[in-house]
Amino acid sequence: MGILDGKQGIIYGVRNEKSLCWGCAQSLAREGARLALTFLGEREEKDVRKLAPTLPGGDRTVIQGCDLTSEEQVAALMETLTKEFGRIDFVIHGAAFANRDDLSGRFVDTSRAGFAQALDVSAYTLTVAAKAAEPLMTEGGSILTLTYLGAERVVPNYNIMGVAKAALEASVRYLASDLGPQGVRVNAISAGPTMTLSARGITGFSEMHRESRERAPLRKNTTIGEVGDTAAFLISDWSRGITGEVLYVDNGLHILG
Ligand code: IMJ
Repeated sequence: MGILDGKQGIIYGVRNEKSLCWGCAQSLAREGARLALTFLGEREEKDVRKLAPTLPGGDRTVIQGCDLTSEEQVAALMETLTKEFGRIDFVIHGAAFANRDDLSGRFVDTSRAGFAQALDVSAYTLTVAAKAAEPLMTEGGSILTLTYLGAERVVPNYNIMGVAKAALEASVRYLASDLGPQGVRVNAISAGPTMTLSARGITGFSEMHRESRERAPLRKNTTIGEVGDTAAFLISDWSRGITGEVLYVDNGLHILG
Protein backbone atom coordinates (compact mmCIF):
# COMPACT_ATOMS: atom_id res chain seq x y z
CA MET A 1 0.00 0.00 0.00
CA GLY A 2 1.53 3.29 -1.10
CA ILE A 3 0.26 6.86 -1.15
CA LEU A 4 0.49 6.85 -4.98
CA ASP A 5 -1.18 3.51 -5.76
CA GLY A 6 -3.05 3.82 -9.08
CA LYS A 7 -1.34 7.07 -10.07
CA GLN A 8 0.65 7.40 -13.28
CA GLY A 9 2.66 10.18 -14.87
CA ILE A 10 5.79 11.57 -16.48
CA ILE A 11 9.21 12.54 -15.13
CA TYR A 12 11.26 14.81 -17.42
CA GLY A 13 14.85 15.18 -16.21
CA VAL A 14 16.41 11.90 -15.05
CA ARG A 15 20.02 12.17 -16.24
CA ASN A 16 21.80 9.66 -13.98
CA GLU A 17 21.57 8.04 -10.53
CA LYS A 18 22.51 11.34 -8.84
CA SER A 19 19.69 13.37 -10.45
CA LEU A 20 17.06 14.99 -8.25
CA CYS A 21 14.52 13.56 -10.72
CA TRP A 22 15.91 10.07 -10.08
CA GLY A 23 15.26 10.61 -6.35
CA CYS A 24 11.69 11.54 -7.36
CA ALA A 25 11.38 8.43 -9.55
CA GLN A 26 12.52 6.17 -6.68
CA SER A 27 10.14 7.71 -4.12
CA LEU A 28 7.17 7.74 -6.50
CA ALA A 29 7.75 4.13 -7.60
CA ARG A 30 8.11 3.01 -3.98
CA GLU A 31 4.72 4.61 -3.24
CA GLY A 32 3.07 2.69 -6.09
CA ALA A 33 3.17 5.14 -9.04
CA ARG A 34 3.60 4.00 -12.64
CA LEU A 35 6.17 6.14 -14.45
CA ALA A 36 7.12 7.37 -17.90
CA LEU A 37 10.76 8.50 -17.94
CA THR A 38 12.12 10.64 -20.77
CA PHE A 39 15.66 11.12 -22.02
CA LEU A 40 17.40 13.56 -24.37
CA GLY A 41 20.15 11.90 -26.46
CA GLU A 42 21.78 8.47 -26.91
CA ARG A 43 24.05 8.69 -23.88
CA GLU A 44 21.18 9.72 -21.65
CA GLU A 45 19.02 6.92 -23.06
CA LYS A 46 21.58 4.29 -22.04
CA ASP A 47 21.63 5.58 -18.45
CA VAL A 48 17.85 5.76 -18.10
CA ARG A 49 17.40 2.26 -19.57
CA LYS A 50 19.87 0.92 -17.02
CA LEU A 51 18.22 2.68 -14.07
CA ALA A 52 14.53 2.06 -14.81
CA PRO A 53 14.54 -1.73 -14.12
CA THR A 54 15.92 -1.08 -10.61
CA LEU A 55 12.67 0.67 -9.63
CA PRO A 56 9.90 -1.22 -7.83
CA GLY A 57 7.49 -2.14 -10.66
CA GLY A 58 10.19 -0.99 -13.09
CA ASP A 59 8.97 -3.41 -15.78
CA ARG A 60 5.85 -1.22 -16.21
CA THR A 61 7.93 1.93 -16.82
CA VAL A 62 7.59 3.62 -20.21
CA ILE A 63 10.85 5.08 -21.56
CA GLN A 64 10.85 7.49 -24.49
CA GLY A 65 13.02 10.27 -25.88
CA CYS A 66 11.54 13.72 -25.39
CA ASP A 67 13.17 17.11 -25.77
CA LEU A 68 10.65 19.64 -24.42
CA THR A 69 11.91 22.23 -26.94
CA SER A 70 10.63 19.99 -29.78
CA GLU A 71 6.87 20.16 -30.47
CA GLU A 72 7.04 16.91 -32.46
CA GLN A 73 8.73 14.96 -29.67
CA VAL A 74 6.24 16.23 -27.06
CA ALA A 75 3.31 15.29 -29.32
CA ALA A 76 4.80 11.81 -29.89
CA LEU A 77 5.18 11.24 -26.13
CA MET A 78 1.56 12.24 -25.49
CA GLU A 79 0.46 9.82 -28.21
CA THR A 80 2.37 6.98 -26.53
CA LEU A 81 0.90 7.83 -23.12
CA THR A 82 -2.63 8.10 -24.46
CA LYS A 83 -2.20 4.48 -25.63
CA GLU A 84 -0.20 3.12 -22.67
CA PHE A 85 -1.70 5.04 -19.72
CA GLY A 86 -4.99 6.48 -21.06
CA ARG A 87 -4.88 9.16 -18.36
CA ILE A 88 -2.09 10.80 -16.36
CA ASP A 89 -2.08 12.18 -12.81
CA PHE A 90 1.27 13.96 -12.57
CA VAL A 91 4.21 15.57 -14.34
CA ILE A 92 7.61 16.22 -12.78
CA HIS A 93 9.69 18.75 -14.68
CA GLY A 94 13.44 18.96 -14.04
CA ALA A 95 14.66 20.51 -17.28
CA ALA A 96 17.27 23.30 -17.05
CA PHE A 97 20.09 24.58 -19.22
CA ALA A 98 22.30 27.63 -19.55
CA ASN A 99 25.59 28.09 -21.40
CA ARG A 100 28.42 27.12 -19.10
CA ASP A 101 30.10 30.47 -19.90
CA ASP A 102 27.08 32.26 -18.44
CA LEU A 103 27.41 30.40 -15.10
CA SER A 104 30.52 32.24 -14.01
CA GLY A 105 31.73 35.82 -14.06
CA ARG A 106 29.36 38.77 -14.22
CA PHE A 107 25.62 38.47 -14.97
CA VAL A 108 25.83 41.78 -16.83
CA ASP A 109 27.83 39.99 -19.56
CA THR A 110 24.99 37.56 -20.44
CA SER A 111 24.35 37.54 -24.21
CA ARG A 112 20.88 37.89 -25.72
CA ALA A 113 21.13 34.39 -27.18
CA GLY A 114 22.28 32.90 -23.85
CA PHE A 115 19.48 34.67 -22.01
CA ALA A 116 16.87 33.45 -24.50
CA GLN A 117 18.08 29.83 -24.43
CA ALA A 118 18.22 29.63 -20.62
CA LEU A 119 14.68 31.03 -20.33
CA ASP A 120 13.38 28.78 -23.12
CA VAL A 121 14.81 25.52 -21.77
CA SER A 122 14.59 26.21 -18.02
CA ALA A 123 11.30 28.14 -17.73
CA TYR A 124 9.12 27.94 -20.87
CA THR A 125 9.32 24.13 -21.00
CA LEU A 126 7.18 23.92 -17.83
CA THR A 127 4.35 25.59 -19.72
CA VAL A 128 4.96 23.25 -22.68
CA ALA A 129 4.78 20.21 -20.37
CA ALA A 130 1.63 21.51 -18.64
CA LYS A 131 -0.21 22.30 -21.87
CA ALA A 132 0.66 18.91 -23.37
CA ALA A 133 -0.45 17.06 -20.22
CA GLU A 134 -3.72 18.97 -19.78
CA PRO A 135 -5.87 16.80 -22.09
CA LEU A 136 -4.60 13.64 -20.33
CA MET A 137 -5.25 14.95 -16.80
CA THR A 138 -8.93 14.09 -16.91
CA GLU A 139 -9.22 13.42 -13.17
CA GLY A 140 -7.18 16.41 -11.98
CA GLY A 141 -3.48 16.14 -11.30
CA SER A 142 -0.29 17.50 -9.84
CA ILE A 143 2.53 19.22 -11.72
CA LEU A 144 5.86 19.73 -10.00
CA THR A 145 9.04 21.51 -11.00
CA LEU A 146 12.46 22.03 -9.43
CA THR A 147 13.86 25.43 -8.57
CA TYR A 148 16.64 27.01 -6.53
CA LEU A 149 17.12 29.88 -4.07
CA GLY A 150 19.09 31.77 -6.76
CA ALA A 151 15.66 32.73 -8.20
CA GLU A 152 15.08 35.02 -5.22
CA ARG A 153 18.53 36.00 -3.99
CA VAL A 154 21.83 36.66 -5.71
CA VAL A 155 23.91 33.47 -5.51
CA PRO A 156 27.47 33.72 -6.88
CA ASN A 157 27.73 32.43 -10.49
CA TYR A 158 24.06 31.36 -10.70
CA ASN A 159 23.50 34.41 -12.91
CA ILE A 160 21.14 33.76 -15.84
CA MET A 161 19.82 30.57 -14.17
CA GLY A 162 18.56 32.77 -11.31
CA VAL A 163 16.57 34.87 -13.77
CA ALA A 164 15.29 31.71 -15.49
CA LYS A 165 14.22 30.16 -12.14
CA ALA A 166 12.45 33.42 -11.20
CA ALA A 167 10.46 33.12 -14.45
CA LEU A 168 9.85 29.43 -13.64
CA GLU A 169 8.50 30.24 -10.16
CA ALA A 170 6.19 32.92 -11.59
CA SER A 171 5.05 30.38 -14.23
CA VAL A 172 4.13 28.01 -11.38
CA ARG A 173 1.73 30.63 -10.00
CA TYR A 174 0.12 31.52 -13.34
CA LEU A 175 -0.26 27.85 -14.32
CA ALA A 176 -1.72 27.05 -10.89
CA SER A 177 -4.33 29.77 -11.45
CA ASP A 178 -5.18 28.56 -14.99
CA LEU A 179 -5.36 24.84 -14.20
CA GLY A 180 -6.80 24.99 -10.67
CA PRO A 181 -10.44 24.95 -11.80
CA GLN A 182 -9.76 21.50 -13.39
CA GLY A 183 -8.28 20.19 -10.17
CA VAL A 184 -4.70 20.38 -11.47
CA ARG A 185 -2.19 21.67 -8.91
CA VAL A 186 1.19 23.20 -9.81
CA ASN A 187 4.05 23.54 -7.33
CA ALA A 188 7.84 23.75 -7.10
CA ILE A 189 10.44 22.28 -4.79
CA SER A 190 13.39 24.57 -4.07
CA ALA A 191 16.19 22.13 -3.28
CA GLY A 192 19.32 23.00 -1.33
CA PRO A 193 22.74 22.51 -3.02
CA THR A 194 23.02 18.84 -4.06
CA MET A 195 25.97 17.02 -5.71
CA THR A 196 24.29 16.36 -9.07
CA LEU A 197 25.74 16.44 -12.57
CA SER A 198 24.22 19.94 -12.97
CA ALA A 199 26.15 21.27 -9.99
CA ARG A 200 29.49 19.46 -10.12
CA GLY A 201 32.23 21.44 -11.75
CA ILE A 202 30.44 24.76 -11.23
CA THR A 203 32.92 27.40 -10.02
CA GLY A 204 32.90 27.43 -6.22
CA PHE A 205 30.25 24.72 -5.90
CA SER A 206 32.27 22.33 -3.68
CA GLU A 207 32.85 25.09 -1.11
CA MET A 208 29.20 26.12 -1.22
CA HIS A 209 28.15 22.48 -0.74
CA ARG A 210 30.39 22.13 2.34
CA GLU A 211 29.36 25.52 3.79
CA SER A 212 25.68 24.75 3.40
CA ARG A 213 26.16 21.48 5.29
CA GLU A 214 27.92 23.35 8.12
CA ARG A 215 25.42 26.23 8.29
CA ALA A 216 22.05 24.58 7.59
CA PRO A 217 19.89 24.26 10.74
CA LEU A 218 19.73 20.48 10.23
CA ARG A 219 23.54 20.36 9.61
CA LYS A 220 23.41 18.15 6.50
CA ASN A 221 23.30 18.44 2.71
CA THR A 222 20.11 18.02 0.73
CA THR A 223 19.81 14.49 -0.72
CA ILE A 224 17.86 13.26 -3.72
CA GLY A 225 15.89 11.05 -1.28
CA GLU A 226 14.74 14.12 0.69
CA VAL A 227 13.59 15.82 -2.50
CA GLY A 228 12.00 12.59 -3.79
CA ASP A 229 9.94 12.01 -0.64
CA THR A 230 8.66 15.61 -0.70
CA ALA A 231 7.82 15.12 -4.39
CA ALA A 232 5.79 12.01 -3.46
CA PHE A 233 3.85 14.14 -0.94
CA LEU A 234 3.22 16.94 -3.47
CA ILE A 235 2.05 14.43 -6.11
CA SER A 236 -0.17 12.61 -3.59
CA ASP A 237 -3.63 13.59 -2.37
CA TRP A 238 -2.14 14.40 1.05
CA SER A 239 -1.18 17.80 -0.49
CA ARG A 240 -4.59 18.38 -2.15
CA GLY A 241 -4.86 21.86 -0.59
CA ILE A 242 -1.49 23.09 -1.88
CA THR A 243 -1.03 24.83 -5.25
CA GLY A 244 1.09 27.66 -6.67
CA GLU A 245 3.62 27.08 -3.89
CA VAL A 246 7.43 26.92 -3.71
CA LEU A 247 8.38 24.47 -0.95
CA TYR A 248 11.97 24.52 0.35
CA VAL A 249 13.70 21.17 0.82
CA ASP A 250 17.05 22.52 1.98
CA ASN A 251 17.51 21.46 5.60
CA GLY A 252 16.48 24.99 6.58
CA LEU A 253 19.27 26.85 4.76
CA HIS A 254 17.04 29.57 3.28
CA ILE A 255 15.82 30.86 6.66
CA LEU A 256 19.28 32.09 7.62
CA GLY A 257 20.28 35.75 7.43
C1 IMJ B 1 24.74 26.26 -10.88
C2 IMJ B 1 25.54 27.34 -11.26
C3 IMJ B 1 26.09 28.22 -10.33
C4 IMJ B 1 25.85 28.02 -8.98
C5 IMJ B 1 25.06 26.96 -8.59
C6 IMJ B 1 24.50 26.05 -9.54
N1 IMJ B 1 24.64 26.52 -7.35
C7 IMJ B 1 23.85 25.42 -7.48
C8 IMJ B 1 23.75 25.09 -8.83
C9 IMJ B 1 25.02 27.18 -6.10
C10 IMJ B 1 23.20 24.71 -6.34
C11 IMJ B 1 22.98 23.94 -9.45
N2 IMJ B 1 21.62 24.38 -9.87
C12 IMJ B 1 20.68 24.73 -8.81
C13 IMJ B 1 21.21 24.50 -11.21
O1 IMJ B 1 20.09 24.91 -11.44
C14 IMJ B 1 22.11 24.16 -12.32
C15 IMJ B 1 21.77 24.42 -13.62
C16 IMJ B 1 22.66 24.27 -14.77
C17 IMJ B 1 23.90 23.66 -14.73
C18 IMJ B 1 24.68 23.57 -15.89
C19 IMJ B 1 26.04 22.96 -15.87
C20 IMJ B 1 26.51 22.52 -17.24
C21 IMJ B 1 26.04 23.39 -18.36
N3 IMJ B 1 24.89 24.10 -18.24
C22 IMJ B 1 24.16 24.12 -17.07
N4 IMJ B 1 22.95 24.72 -17.08
C23 IMJ B 1 22.20 24.79 -15.96
O2 IMJ B 1 26.69 23.42 -19.42
